[in-house]
Amino acid sequence: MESRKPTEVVKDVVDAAAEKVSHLMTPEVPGAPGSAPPTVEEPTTPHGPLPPRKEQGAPQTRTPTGAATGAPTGANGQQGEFLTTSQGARLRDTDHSLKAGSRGPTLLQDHHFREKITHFDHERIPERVVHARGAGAHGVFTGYGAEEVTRAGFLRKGKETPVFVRFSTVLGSRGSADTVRDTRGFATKFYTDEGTFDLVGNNMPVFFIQDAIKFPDIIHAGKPHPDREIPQAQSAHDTFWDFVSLHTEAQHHTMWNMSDRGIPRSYRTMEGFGVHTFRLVDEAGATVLAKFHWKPKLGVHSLDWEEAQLLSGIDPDFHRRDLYDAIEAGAYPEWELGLQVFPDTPEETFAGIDLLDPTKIVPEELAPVQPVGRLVLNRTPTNFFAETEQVAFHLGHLVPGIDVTNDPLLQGRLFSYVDTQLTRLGGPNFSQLPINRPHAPVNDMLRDGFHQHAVHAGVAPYRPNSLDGGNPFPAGDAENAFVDVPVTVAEAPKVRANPASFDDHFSQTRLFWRSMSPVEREHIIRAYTFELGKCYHQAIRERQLQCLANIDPVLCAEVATGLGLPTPAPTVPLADVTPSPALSQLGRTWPADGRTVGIVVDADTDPDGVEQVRREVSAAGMVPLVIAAHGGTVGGLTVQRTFATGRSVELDALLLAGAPAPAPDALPARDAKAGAADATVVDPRVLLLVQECWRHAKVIGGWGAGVRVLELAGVAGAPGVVTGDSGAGVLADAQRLMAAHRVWERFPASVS
Ligand code: HDE
Repeated sequence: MESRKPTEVVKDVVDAAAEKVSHLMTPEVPGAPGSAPPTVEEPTTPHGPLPPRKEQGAPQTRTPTGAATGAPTGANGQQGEFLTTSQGARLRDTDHSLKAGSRGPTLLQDHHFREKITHFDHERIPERVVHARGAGAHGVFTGYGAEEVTRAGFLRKGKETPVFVRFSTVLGSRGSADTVRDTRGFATKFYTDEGTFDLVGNNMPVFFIQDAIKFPDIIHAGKPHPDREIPQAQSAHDTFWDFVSLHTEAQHHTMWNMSDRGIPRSYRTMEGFGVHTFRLVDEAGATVLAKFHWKPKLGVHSLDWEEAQLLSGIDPDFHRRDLYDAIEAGAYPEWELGLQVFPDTPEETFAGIDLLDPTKIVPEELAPVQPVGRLVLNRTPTNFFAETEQVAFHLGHLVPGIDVTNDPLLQGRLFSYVDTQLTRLGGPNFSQLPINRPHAPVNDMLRDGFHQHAVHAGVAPYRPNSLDGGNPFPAGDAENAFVDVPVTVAEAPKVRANPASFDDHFSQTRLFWRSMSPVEREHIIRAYTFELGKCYHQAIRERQLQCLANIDPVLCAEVATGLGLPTPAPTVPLADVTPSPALSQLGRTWPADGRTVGIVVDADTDPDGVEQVRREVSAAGMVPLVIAAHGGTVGGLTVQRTFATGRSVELDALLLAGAPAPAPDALPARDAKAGAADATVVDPRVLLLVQECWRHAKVIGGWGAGVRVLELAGVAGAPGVVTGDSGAGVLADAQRLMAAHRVWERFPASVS
């Protein structure tokens, strides 16, 4: 073998790959696996590890006790070249077990076989009991300055802090679909200089329950039925509605789930909320109460319900793919962190709202969200398991300047998160996993336990000691110690009870409903009608209808009509609420970064016109996808989706630059989609694309022969359907419409 340095070989591999990229694939379509395209022939030359993909990041190489090692991030991964045992002994063969003769039996002596299989047998760890399905990314948080309310260092103006964020659904198992109707988790780990701060929030500002002791109840009700283990990852079933209609403090959160917030378009288009009220402490020790908010740069946008259902089958990984693809394409997801700040009064209320009740919001019109920093996600994980699966969040990961309140839900969570990691991550040393290692010096005197990575010196892990010179010493104010705010605990009898202010379960649910635009109300009616329609038991439907009657008579009557049941009268007075416009996701315009624009072409399409549209789509931070009858090239254009592989749900907007005749595979026997529309002139799958985009209120455009497709589909001239002479002109009009995300004017609401 030619003797060359492994690094030279790596360079050759990468150069060869880069050359192939230019003519084998269109580089701007993200998602191709591996850091370089493979060769057709099996590689034969050992070499060092290929470089990570350009968008990938990894945890910093810190010691288990928080010290920077200075080693490159790749140092935590295997180094390539030669196959070895787990102990580093080089191996000649991993394809055949060691046998007594080629016909066996296999020998117990085969240490390589046993090591390989034993490790494989233990590759799985318990999935999270909730939030099992998730996706994460690395990023950076930059503070704007918030010294007037908190001394937390990571919020200081210009201070940059590395972060890892994990988004998730709540109910589904690890392999469940992304686009189910559910709450989404939005958990952020800030690796601050003052210790790790975890903000473990959701995309909804309220929770189903007021007291942590009810958490197993709501989750058991929402999870699949224990006998048949169905349905997976959804709330459209009897046990969920049985619980929430009986335990009516869940009604507010349930309404959020039934709204479009339950089916986000993307993690990038979700708000995030800390839910609880926290207590912030400034340098002088003064305190305020505060709620955390994440505001997405792209606005809050959702899927259409039919689209969400189709996606569960067509692309169950839709949200995680969207997150990774956006980062790879350079459309970095971005949020502002904001605070709602309230005086820290003994009552712990604001404008009559109990700040310790996690089923209540404080409308932004009463307490504006003040921006205190910016989060940008700019790196995908290198290894899903090591990072996204092993990341361990905990509400008790607090830093000086941020403390908890007595919210009974928050108090219970302070117990649960460490407890759950003991089983999930196999012992008490989960903070030492690379993704969890703090970026601040750790001197915790915690010792031993399973999987201890640290090699602690000294003989005196106890305080006080003299044998280790007294180390480690308690920190005082001058050394920036975390201080538990000395809040007075009222002298009170021990009770299992909630404060009376927690008893109002309907007024804020009504506030949410009243704050929605008419089309958002239609979607809420649709969601309740669908979910309750999936319940088997009429008693449960009737009970939930009673709850709806206590929220709003129109909502109740519309859902009752859909269910074929009488409309009950309210049993509580309907609250007189002032709508909060900030709760509606419609009525504004937003950047369209990272959206996907499909362009249908045929052999007669003017390639230069399409190329110009593609360039402009890319320049606008979006991803163009050329769709044609077959793979390879059509009319000189590289095809990224065919009529067989493409589907409308992947697109945010559809442009037609041609009118493709039915392709040879446009046969229902070959592709069932081809039977979906009666078409002899245009490929039926193109008409299906148009019809689905139409139904899902997406922007549609056409020029040249494409206009004819719109006419055949019966949508030409309708709201949100733009036509023109040139691709560039149509794209410009389409972009203006896309700023509002969808064209809801297409489907006027029946309720107001
Ligand atoms: Fe959690 N929650 N939770 N939760 N939660 C977990 O911790 C729990 C609650 C949230 O991406 C678990 O490590 C209790 C509210 C997120 O890894 C567990 C209660 C909010 C994540 C747990 C709540 C959340 C979790 C499961 C009632 C929004 C995913 C695995 C008091 C503010 C974090 C784990 C990730 C995960 C317990 C309520 C958000 C079992 C007991 C309210 C985003 O410890």
